[in-house]
Amino acid sequence: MKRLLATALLSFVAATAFAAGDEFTLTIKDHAFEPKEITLPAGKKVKLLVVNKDATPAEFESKPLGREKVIPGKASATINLGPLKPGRYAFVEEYHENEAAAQGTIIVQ
Ligand SMILES: [Cu+2]
Repeated sequence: MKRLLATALLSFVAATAFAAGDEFTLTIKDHAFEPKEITLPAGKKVKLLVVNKDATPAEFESKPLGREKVIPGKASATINLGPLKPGRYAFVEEYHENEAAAQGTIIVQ
């Protein structure tokens, strides 16, 4: 029984490690994206973790990807994407979309 539990725990750890490889992080600080360009793999499901380090809410929006998500201040949100086709997909922080720092690109390849 103990051995069975250990095996189950091991496979859980392995599954978690695999999932972590498909998660990408985008940070918002002072209404600016870091990085401004992020590369994601084509043809597979990925998670985009958007971390808002500002005290005020931010809105991640990508019209070409059909995604829009409000992230409260000092919080983060996960956006599920894919499988995506190769290409370039623009995104903005909608509350500051006219500022260059609040505009970014997802490159899928
Ligand atoms: Cu919007």
